[in-house]
Amino acid sequence: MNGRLIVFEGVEGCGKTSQMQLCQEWLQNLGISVVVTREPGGTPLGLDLRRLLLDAENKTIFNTTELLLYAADRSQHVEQKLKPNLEKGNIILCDRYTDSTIAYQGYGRGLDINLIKQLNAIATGGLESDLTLWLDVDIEVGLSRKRADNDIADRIELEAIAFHRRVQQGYSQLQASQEKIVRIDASLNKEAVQKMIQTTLSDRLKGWNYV
Ligand code: Z5A
Repeated sequence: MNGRLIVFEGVEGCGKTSQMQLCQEWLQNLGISVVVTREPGGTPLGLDLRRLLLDAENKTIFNTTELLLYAADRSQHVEQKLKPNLEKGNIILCDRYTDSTIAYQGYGRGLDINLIKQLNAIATGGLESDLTLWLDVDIEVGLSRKRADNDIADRIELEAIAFHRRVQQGYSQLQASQEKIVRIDASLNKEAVQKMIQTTLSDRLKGWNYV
């Protein structure tokens, strides 16, 4: 496959959506073909799964059921969207991927991390990100940004603060153990965060012969 998969990860309100948009514009201005997508919900089937997963009224989704629904969304996404776009040579900016499942279902819910890794391998068929940008922000800051949006909180946002802390700790441990996960200080203003992302990406784009 000729394209590259760049994943954005982090806790709620870390700024993934904002930064991916800015990044998309920047890459397009460089003449690079870019596709933006997300998990859950990057395909038509995934949109239905996303609604089920995030609906705050769904109070009886068991942890393993939740894990399998995220895996189902991912499997469909890999086959229907990621692989075809990588084959075309596109750069893909993906809002969340396998590390979200380790952070949320593994560290957050306490499910077996080795089992999650095996499930991730099945769902992705072994497709890994080329680069993962972890937008690191304090959970309180992230959640207060979301509250300021006046959005109705979804099922995961409504979890207790202790859950979000475990998720944050999960990201921290993942980053410490994997070189391809780059930490970006997402507590700064949007422009400063974008600058750091562009600096990181500029190097990679050269290495991948895009520029
Ligand atoms: N989940 C899971 O459990 N397991 C899995 O395997 C996967 C996912 C794949 C998907 O939600 C949910 O599914 C997620 C994890 C779980 N949990 N929840 N909830 P999502 O990824 O679609 O939603 P999210 O994580 O809550 O992200 P978001 O709402 O899209 O937020 P964001 O993309 O990180 O931030 P934003 O929309 O760019 O910014 C939020 C606000 O902050 C907005 O008003 C911005 O203008 C503002 N903002 C952004 N950056 C800044 C800076 N730098 N300074 C100040 N203000 C800022």
